[in-house]
Amino acid sequence: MSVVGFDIGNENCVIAAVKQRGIDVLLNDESKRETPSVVCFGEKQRFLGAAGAASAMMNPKSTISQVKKLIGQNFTDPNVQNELKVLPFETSGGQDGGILIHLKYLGETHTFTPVQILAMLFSHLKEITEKNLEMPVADCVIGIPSYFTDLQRRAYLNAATIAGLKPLRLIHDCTATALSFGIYKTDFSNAGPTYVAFVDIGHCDMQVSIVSFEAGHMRILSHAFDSNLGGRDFDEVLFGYFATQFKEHYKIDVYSNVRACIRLRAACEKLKKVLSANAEAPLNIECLMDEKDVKGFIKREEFERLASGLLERICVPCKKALADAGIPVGKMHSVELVGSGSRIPSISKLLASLFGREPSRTLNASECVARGCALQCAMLSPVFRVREYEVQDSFPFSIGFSSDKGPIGTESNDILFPKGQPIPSIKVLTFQRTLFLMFLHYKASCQGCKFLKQYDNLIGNIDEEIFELIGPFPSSYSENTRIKVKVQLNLHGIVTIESAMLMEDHVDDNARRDNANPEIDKMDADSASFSSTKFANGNEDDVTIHARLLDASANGIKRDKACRRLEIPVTENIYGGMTDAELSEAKETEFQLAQQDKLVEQAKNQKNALESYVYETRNKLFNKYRSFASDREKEGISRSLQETEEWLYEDGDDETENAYTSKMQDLRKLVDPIENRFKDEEARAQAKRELLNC
Ligand code: ATP
Ligand code: K
Ligand code: MG
Repeated sequence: MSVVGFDIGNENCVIAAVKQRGIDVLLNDESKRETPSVVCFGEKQRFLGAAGAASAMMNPKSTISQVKKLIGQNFTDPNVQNELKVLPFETSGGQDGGILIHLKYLGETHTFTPVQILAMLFSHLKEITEKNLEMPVADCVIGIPSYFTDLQRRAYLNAATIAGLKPLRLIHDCTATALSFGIYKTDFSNAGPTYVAFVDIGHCDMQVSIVSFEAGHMRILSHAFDSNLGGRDFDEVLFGYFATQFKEHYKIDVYSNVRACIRLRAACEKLKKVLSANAEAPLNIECLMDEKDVKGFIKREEFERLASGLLERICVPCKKALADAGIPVGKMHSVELVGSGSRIPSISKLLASLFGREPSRTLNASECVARGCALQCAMLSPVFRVREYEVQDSFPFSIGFSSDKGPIGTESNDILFPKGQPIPSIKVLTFQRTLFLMFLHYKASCQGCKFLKQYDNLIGNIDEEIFELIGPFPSSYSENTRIKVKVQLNLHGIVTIESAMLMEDHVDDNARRDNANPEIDKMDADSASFSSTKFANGNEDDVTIHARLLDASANGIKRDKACRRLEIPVTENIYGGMTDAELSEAKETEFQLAQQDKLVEQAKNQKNALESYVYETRNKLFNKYRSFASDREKEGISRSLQETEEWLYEDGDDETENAYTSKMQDLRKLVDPIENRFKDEEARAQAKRELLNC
């Protein structure tokens, strides 16, 4: 069974797998350790990953990138609209409010959701992994940003499912990084916890986590982030700078030309990387637009000045993470800097002054998330034994609940899972009332923190509705009836209802004798002390939230009273996400698309094989086979080879696999007899040599 971790970045994906001798990062078809997060729809097939990035320039309108930014998002969201403005493909709003991507492929207009596009990437990564490990792959752990909402987490699971993967866990990126840091460290002091800050600056986002390490154990103290600040924002600064310059010097408006925008953006990203190692860098693009070659130049100082606003913003989540963790900066043992976006030198300088120490780069900046995911997968997999190590993650949002009768409880009491809640957790809610409709939602104003609008990026989609819980609950209610709902914050950080139970106290003494009846069991009727619920990692949560509407008399119920329990079916009306029917339809679509890719690939391979056969045979005919064929045979074969070659460049340039196979067979009919003669002679000569050697 495979043990695999995937880091799905906005720009690059990394795959790590546990092998006999530790964790390996797997190479893609181009022998690269990072695979671009790009899906391109070519003329006859899709190009995924590295191939997708290579074909992007040729098909800008059908090349989909930045999918991590689009998934589980609302089309009308202003941030999303900003995002879509710079993306060359066509989009619209879907019925569920999500994004639909429209493109032309195989002569038809196709519509895909971001989940489907992500599923294509997952399929590609799965294929690379299977090729590498030489076995089928399903179990995996996938890294996600800590700011992902319920909907985004579900979207990732859906995409993985469509691709035939089985995520054992979605794990926060920084948690995975911290795990890959902590599990190998044995030199933590015994004098108390060691506090480490992890700062991950990627392509589109940045995340910070403060982690407490002790022997055999790590605990996330806080997650903070800016979901909209990463390496690409620095590219954008350069882009704006040169766009303005070119307008002045060359009188061209780059913004008006999609292709020119893509090329300048790519050049600016390269330039940014050059500036990380050099004090100045030139920019040259041939024929950018209007047949004009452009030249530019920038010094690192100038770049830093232009990017000073971005640098300031990097401080915000760092300070917030420290504040939320409640650890003074002086107590931090180290600051680990990861994510390739952090390679800009001024970022290190900034963090050094913020944390009062040079940031360390102990970990491989681009691989640590995937490695941590693979480690976590090994820990969760039944087939692997990993050193006992406890990972305690926490959830960065508060989740509140309310009902159709308005809020349940007071302001301070309507929070089901407060920010910082360990993952996973279970809570039990007890209600004493008939009508029931429950809403779960992210809470913005928690723990007295009122967020400013400008920091919206720091808290994600606040107040997002997660789901409602709808009856049908029995109508025959008595004073002795309660409803007990178990709500789970699961390993993925997704809220689900584990069960809803109707409990009825038996006033009738005879009920006690009915204990054999499976529907009747003894319970501690004091609703404040439902037994604690053990969960996978050993996190326990025995908090029972008292709904305010709980009848005072319910608290007075005597212990050991017989109680009838009835599981009640509830409907989780989840906002967004895919139904089972939609999932299987998407799976079928993905299968068809993959089938088409395969057909085209096979035809290409067969064509290549035929081409090589033509060249090889021609070569052999005048060398190895020379004395085994008559002149007439040679002439005939030469003519056929010539014809096949011409066909390959004309009518046969773009044919089916079968067409190439049958051409090959025709040639073989002529060549095989000669090859056989040659082989027979070879065998005879070999036998003779052996005889002589005896
Ligand atoms: P995200 O985590 O945001 O989803 P990702 O994981 O794909 O994205 P990374 O691969 O960590 O992102 O980082 C990609 C970013 O790093 C890009 O913006 C890229 O330009 C930038 N980058 C890579 N190398 C350098 C460098 N030498 N100097 C500056 N920036 C760099
Ligand atoms: K990455
Ligand atoms: Mg990343």
